[in-house]
Amino acid sequence: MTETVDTVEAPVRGETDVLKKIDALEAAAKAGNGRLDPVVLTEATQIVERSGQRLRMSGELTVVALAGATGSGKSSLFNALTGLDLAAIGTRRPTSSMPLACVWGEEPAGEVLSWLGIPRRHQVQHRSSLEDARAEDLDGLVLLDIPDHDSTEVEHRLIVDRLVELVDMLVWVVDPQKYADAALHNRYIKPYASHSGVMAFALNHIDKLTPDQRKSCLDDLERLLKSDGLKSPIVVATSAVSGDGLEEVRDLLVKRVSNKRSARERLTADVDRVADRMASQCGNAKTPKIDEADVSELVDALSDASALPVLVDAVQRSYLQRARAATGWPLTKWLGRFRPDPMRRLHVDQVSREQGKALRKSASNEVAIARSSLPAATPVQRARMDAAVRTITTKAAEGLSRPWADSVRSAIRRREESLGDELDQAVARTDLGGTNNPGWWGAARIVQWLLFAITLGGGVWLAALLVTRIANLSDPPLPEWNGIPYAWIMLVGGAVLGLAVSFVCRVFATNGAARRSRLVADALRTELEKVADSHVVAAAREELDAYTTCRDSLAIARD
Ligand SMILES: Nc1nc2c(ncn2[C@@H]2O[C@H](COP(=O)(O)OP(=O)(O)O)[C@@H](O)[C@H]2O)c(=O)[nH]1
Ligand SMILES: [Mg+2]
Repeated sequence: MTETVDTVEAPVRGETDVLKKIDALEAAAKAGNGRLDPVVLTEATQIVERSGQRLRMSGELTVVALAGATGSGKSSLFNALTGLDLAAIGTRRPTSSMPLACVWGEEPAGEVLSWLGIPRRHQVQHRSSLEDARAEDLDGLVLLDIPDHDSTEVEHRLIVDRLVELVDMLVWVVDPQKYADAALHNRYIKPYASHSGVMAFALNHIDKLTPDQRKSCLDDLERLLKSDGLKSPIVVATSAVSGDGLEEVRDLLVKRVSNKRSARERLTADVDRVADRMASQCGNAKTPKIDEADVSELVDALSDASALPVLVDAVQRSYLQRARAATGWPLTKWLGRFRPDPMRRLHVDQVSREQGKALRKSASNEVAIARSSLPAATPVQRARMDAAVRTITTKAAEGLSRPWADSVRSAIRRREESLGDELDQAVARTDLGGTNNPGWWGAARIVQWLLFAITLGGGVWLAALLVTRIANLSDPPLPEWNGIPYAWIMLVGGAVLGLAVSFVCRVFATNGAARRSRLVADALRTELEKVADSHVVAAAREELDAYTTCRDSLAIARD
């Protein structure tokens, strides 16, 4: 019958359920690391560790501690329940300075007891005697008589605090004088309100009270516990002297021991408690999305600030100029040879592919410094960049709880600091095509020189003819083709063809320059997208991913 009552009280959790909760808590703590309150995170980590340890130990054992203030009757109850005269009582020794353990049954308890820190000489095995025929009901119980929580000895209080964290169930033994003690309620009951399923209260010394007093005392204690946050506190009136209520305590213990759930319930309550605290810091907001349009605006702003249009224009003009130098008609191109190369003027021509690669690896500043002739960002361009970063930051932090919003903001701020340098590097890393000339330029150059040689040949021929005429020498033979002298065909034909070839090359070069500048513009934009990503977007995304993990894991841990 008692089983049924218990089933209604708390959902039955298997070991895998508890493990799932513990794993989730661990994941949440990891994700929240550096973002949520370190005190709570440390507590969560400790609970994960402790739970793992307890679950690895015997699940057959149920560790119950009798805790309370000096003189409340812990040791007397311990003796009464064990049927032994083990615990030093009252005035014989002022306090039970060390915890004392009594183990019922054959289940080996050494591991659990050493984990609890209870020395061997303070451990006893309960031997069932003939008059104690029901002792088997308690097989698996490890009952602890622990020091007074209000002891004047710091060491005792530390032992109490540690055991309160570790045991599977706590029975708080209180007496009619001190049950309302603020220290007890504030320190040990209120903070463990979620543990009401694994806590019980024995109002001891009731033999000293009249029935009326007994009732009002019990009512008052129950009211107090409820106001501490305990949903349905288990309160038993006991007397270690008259034996009143001991049977009830015993039944309670039998129930706990037989269902073997107290350890898991305790761990579940621990996980719930710390997960609740983490959740109140973490919040439950939907994970904000980073808008592609905002990122694209940032890349535009970066492109503007790093003088990309100027650079792309220089690449195009440089290409055209070099094409003309290579493929133009030798006479006219000679005129243009003293015009400075637009890329060289910006000091962006030195980067060969190899340098670019080396830079990609070493991230040296050399080339970036050589590129200082690119116009620096104007205040307006910088403001646009800042505004784009702010927009992303604001939206990425929108709706998040304070710690996460802060972590998003500071993660972006940290990376943003190196944004300026990174822009220079990005330009330096990009392959601008430099002085790589297409193959056909060389062929065109040979054709041009051939044509020029023919033109020149015709010219020389005609000049020689002129000289012989002036000198009145005999006319040299002048071969003709259809009545036109070859010399003239060479001179005029060579020149016309040369100009025609240079015109055609110009058309191709214009296309080539446009293509090259487009490629470079794309390559630069890709680099800037990487910069925007690594310096702003990734920072936000990392925080948001951690937030999502933390929030979702906490939901599982609190489930
Ligand atoms: N009248 C009465 N005296 C009790 C009761 N329980 C304990 N005592 C006495 O209270 C004193 C302190 O008891 P003890 O078990 O040492 O308390 P502890 O400090 O909590 O371990 C002793 O003198 C006990 O005999 C009880 O239920 N009724
Ligand atoms: Mg004692």
